[in-house]
Amino acid sequence: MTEYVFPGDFVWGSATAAYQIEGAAREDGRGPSIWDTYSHTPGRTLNGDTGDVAADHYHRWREDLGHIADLGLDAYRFSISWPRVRPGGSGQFNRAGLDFYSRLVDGLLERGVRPVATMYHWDLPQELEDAGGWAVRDTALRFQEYAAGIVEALGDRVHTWTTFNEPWCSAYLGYASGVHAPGRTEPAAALAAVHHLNLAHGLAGRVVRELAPAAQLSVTLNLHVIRPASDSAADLDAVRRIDALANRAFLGPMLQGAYPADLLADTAEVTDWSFVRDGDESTIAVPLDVLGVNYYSSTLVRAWDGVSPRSDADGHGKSAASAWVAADGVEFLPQPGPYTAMGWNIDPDAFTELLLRLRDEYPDQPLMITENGAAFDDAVSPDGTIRDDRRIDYLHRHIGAVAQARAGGADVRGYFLWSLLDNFEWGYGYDRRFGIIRVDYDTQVRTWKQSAHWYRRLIATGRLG
Ligand code: IFM
Repeated sequence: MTEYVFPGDFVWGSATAAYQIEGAAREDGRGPSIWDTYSHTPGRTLNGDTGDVAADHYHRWREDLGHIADLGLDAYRFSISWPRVRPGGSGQFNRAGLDFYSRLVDGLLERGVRPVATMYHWDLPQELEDAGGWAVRDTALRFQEYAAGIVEALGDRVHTWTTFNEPWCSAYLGYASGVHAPGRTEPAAALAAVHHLNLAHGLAGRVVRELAPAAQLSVTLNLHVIRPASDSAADLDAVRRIDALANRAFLGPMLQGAYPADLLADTAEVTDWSFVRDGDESTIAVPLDVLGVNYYSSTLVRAWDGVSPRSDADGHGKSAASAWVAADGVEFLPQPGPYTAMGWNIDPDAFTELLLRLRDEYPDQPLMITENGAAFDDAVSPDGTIRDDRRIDYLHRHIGAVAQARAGGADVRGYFLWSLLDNFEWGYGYDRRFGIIRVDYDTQVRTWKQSAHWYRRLIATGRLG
C-alpha cells in the first residue's frame, strides 16, 4: 500500500492505565490493590520496581492533558483505579478518588478530547483478592456495584466505557502462571477467573446501558494470532486449543452468548465449569458498540509429544506454557525476529489477519484498536532528542496493517497508541519503555520522542505514506 488516507472521523488516540502512571499509591484515601502487594513482594518485579510513584500522573495530570491536546488526540483512554474510588472493593466510595477522575474527564472535554474510561486495568482491591479474587463469583458482584458508582459519578461525560482491559492477562497470568498479580498458580482458579471476569463484564455493561444510555460500551481483548508450525493435523489442533483458551473463551460468551464446546471439553480435567450458572452466558452477551482489540505480536505453536524437551517461548515470561492451562500437548516456538525490547516478534501481517478474521466472524461488530505500540531501548542524544526510529517504524507498519484491514472491509473505527507516557510495565518495572513521551523517573520531566512528533503529524493529516 503506497499511501492510505484515513477518513476524518477515524479516531486517533493514546492509552494509559492507572497503576502504570498515577503513583500516589497511598494518597487521598486510596486502598491497596493486588499490584501494590505483588510489586512490593521481593522477587516479583524487575529491580523490585513498584507503582508507588510511577509517572506521578496523579499530581501532573494537568500537564499531561496539555501533551494530549498538543498531540491533537481525538480521544484518550485511561483507566479508573478501583481501590482509589472504592478502597477495599466494597462499602463506601471515596469522594476524593471520584473527584480526581471527574476533573480529568472535564479537562479532556474542555480540550475537545473524548474520554474513554476503562473500569478495570488489573488493580483489584487487595481485600477482594483476600476473599478469593476473580476465582470467586462475589468479585463479579462487587464489580457491578463499583461500575454503578463510577457510572453514576461520570456517566455520559465519558464517551466510551470499557469494562475490562485484557481479561486474558488477569485470568491466566494472574492465576495460572503467576507472573502477574496476584501471582497464583492454580489452573482451576484461572478458568473460574475467566468466567467471573466475563460475568463482571456483562453485569457492568448492563449498568452502563441503564445509567448512561448515551455512552458507548466496549471491552478490550488482547486477541492472539496463533500460527501453526506446519499444516499437520496435530499442529492445527494445537492452534485450535490455544485459540479456544485465548480468544474464544472471551469472544464466545461476549459476542455469541456461549462458551465454545471444545474449550469445555479440552479443560474437563481441570474443571467441570460448574461455576457457570443458568443465565450467565446471556448476561455476558451484552451488545457492544465497539470491540476493543489490543495487538502487539503473534504466537507460533506446534503439537508437543510430551517427551522431547519442550520449547516455551510465547513471550509472557517464566513458564509460558503454565499460563495455558490444559494445553499440555502444545509447545510454544520461538518466532523469527526482529523483536522489540519485550522480546516480542514484530509481525504486522498478523495484525491485518486478526482484523480480517474478526470481519469474517463478527461482520456487524465495529472494532477499535485500543492498544498497539512497542518498547525499545531509547537513547537520549546529547542535544536531548530521542530518535526512536524503530518505534516509528513499528507504528508505521502496524497502522499500515490497520489501513490494509480497513481496505479489506474490516470496520476499524480508530487507533489508540500504547502508550502516551513511559510507565510501569508490570513485571518489567520501569525497564521497558512504551511511551511516545519519555519520562525521566528522577525528575518526572516529560520529553517528546520523535515518535510523538511523527504521530502528531499523522493525526493532523490522516495520511500514512
Ligand atoms: O503495558 C501493557 C498494558 O498494561 C496492557 N497491554 C499490553 C501493554 C504492554 O505490555
